[in-house]
Parts: sequence; C-alpha cells; structure tokens
Amino acid sequence: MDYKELRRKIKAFSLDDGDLGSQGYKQVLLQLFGLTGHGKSSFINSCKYILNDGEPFKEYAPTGQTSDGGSITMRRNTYELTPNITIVDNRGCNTITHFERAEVYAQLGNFHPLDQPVEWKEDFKDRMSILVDEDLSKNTTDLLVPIFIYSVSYDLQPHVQKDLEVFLKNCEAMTGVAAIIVLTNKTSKDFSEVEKKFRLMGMKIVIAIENYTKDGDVKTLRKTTDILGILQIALENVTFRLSLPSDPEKDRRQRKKFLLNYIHEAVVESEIGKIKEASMPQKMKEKKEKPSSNNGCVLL
Ligand SMILES: Nc1nc2c(ncn2[C@@H]2O[C@H](COP(=O)(O)OP(=O)(O)OP(=O)(O)O)[C@@H](O)[C@H]2O)c(=O)[nH]1
Ligand SMILES: [Mg+2]
Repeated sequence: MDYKELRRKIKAFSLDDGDLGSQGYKQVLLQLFGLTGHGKSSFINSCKYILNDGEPFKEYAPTGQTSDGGSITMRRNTYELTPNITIVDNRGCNTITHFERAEVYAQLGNFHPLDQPVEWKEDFKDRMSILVDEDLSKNTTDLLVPIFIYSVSYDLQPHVQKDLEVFLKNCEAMTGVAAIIVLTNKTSKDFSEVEKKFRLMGMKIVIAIENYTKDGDVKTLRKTTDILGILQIALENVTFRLSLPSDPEKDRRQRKKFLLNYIHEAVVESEIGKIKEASMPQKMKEKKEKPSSNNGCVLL
C-alpha cells in the first residue's frame, strides 16, 4: 500500500469499524516499554513527525539522557497520535529487579495513573497493593497494545535472553496481547541477528526501524513506511481483538489478578533470597556479583 494511503487509514481508524463495534473501549493505548535509552521517546517523535505531515520535526517527547547519565522519561506521559490512538511513553528501566518488573507490569496493565511520575521504590509490596487495591486509574476503556522497544546497538547477551523471554511473555499475559517488538537504530549494525534472537524467544512480530531524530530528520520512504508499518500491525491486532466478543471490565479484573499474583510470588521469592543470603558464609556474600547497570539488557 502507498504510504500516503496507509497514513490516511491510520488517521481514520475508529474502534467502531469492526462488526461488533468498540465493545466499550474508547481508545487504543499504544504502550511503549523497554530499557532506558533504547528509543521509546524517539519512536513517539517519529510517529508524530510522520502523522503530522508538513510540520517540521519536533521533540514532543524529550530524548537523550540527563547530565548524570540517567533516564529522561520519569513519568508515564501520553501523546495523542489521532483522536482514537494515544501513545504512552512508560518509564524505562536499567535493571529489572522484581519490584521494577512489578512497576512495568503495573504501567502496562494501566494500573499506574497516566501522566504521573513513576518511581522505583523498594517498598514495592505496599506501593503495588495501593495501586491495585485502590485502583487509582480505574480505567477500563483503553484497549492496550504493548510495544517493546529495543535498540540493536546494544548486545543482547545469551544469559539474559531467557529472563527477557519470561518478562515479555508475562507482559503478554498481563495485557492479553502479544507484544510487538520494535528494534530501533537498525542501520547501526546487522539487525537480523538481534531479530533472530527475539524470534527464538517466541516473539511473532519483530520489526526493525530507524527513528527520526533531531540530527536525522530527513524524510525517507524506507523510514516512513517501516514506522507506519508498526502502527498498521498494532491496529490490525486491535481489529482482530474486537472481532471477538470482549469485556473490558473482565479484562481489567484479569490483569489485576495477574499483578497481585506476581507481587505475591515476588515477595515470597525475595524473602527466600534474604533467608538464603543471611545463612551464607561471609566469604560467599563478598563474592556475590553485583548486577551491572549499563544500558544493555540486565534482568535479575
Ligand atoms: N541513530 C539513531 N538514534 C536513535 C534511534 N532511536 C533513538 N536514538 C537516539 O538514542 C538516544 C536515546 O533515545 P530516547 O528516545 O531518549 O530513549 P528512551 O527509550 O526514551 O530512554 P528513557 O527515556 O531514558 O527511558 C537519543 O539520543 C536518540 O536520539 C534510532 O533509531 N537511530
Ligand atoms: Mg524517554
């Protein structure tokens, strides 16, 4: 399909188009998640740049790192792509410990309120319980589509692949939709190797793109069609989901169940970890490796 036609279709997308109508959903929420510095905010800017044809490139979502090398995006920020599609810049993380994972699941499950800061806290059990029990965002009208962003410029080490696979499958269990894997920075090296690794993890949709950035805003057909292709696949998934009977309230209850279960298991595991550590000889404790926190994928 011609890219202009594709863009027109994306902009005209409505949740009421399917045979069964919107079934109570009011908007599509494209949920970006992933490690810090891998191009989530840049993907948002790329989408806005392409959809707002004729406008110069603008950083709607701030990109890059803070002066101390930290993450720029500390909130769950939303950006409207069309009247029916909103994209969420969820807070990224460097290392995914149990409580950080729980935070990611809470963001993905839409339990964390939109446009609010997201803090990683050690007392995650209490925090999560508040998030889930009080149901702060109380939102059942967003149809969630998880999009995992990974830059091919970072090595994906074999020892973290298994953890990443579990993490991505949990994200699918949480949202009820398979995550779309977007590989950014595709021209930085041979992206097919990273693509293969994600396919071996069982990921069905893996698409490599090059984001538009402040220093790389010259429009090309390839970049534009690759990025529009992601939005197209996301919307095809939405249409497919809406072709089956669905119940937003029930979906949310299931997400809540998943999250509570995860928190419970994580707390049990961390308690067991503490007991094991306490009973470890001092020498072994000293030897225990500290997790690195570079921007590669570090899952714990
Ligand atoms: N060349 C190139 N640079 C990219 C691409 N995607 C992102 N970048 C650059 O990578 C850096 C990090 O991108 P961000 O979009 O800020 O990453 P993020 O995932 O939002 O990071 P956090 O907000 O910290 O979680 C920025 O300097 C971007 O310009 C890409 O596809 N190609
Ligand atoms: Mg960001």
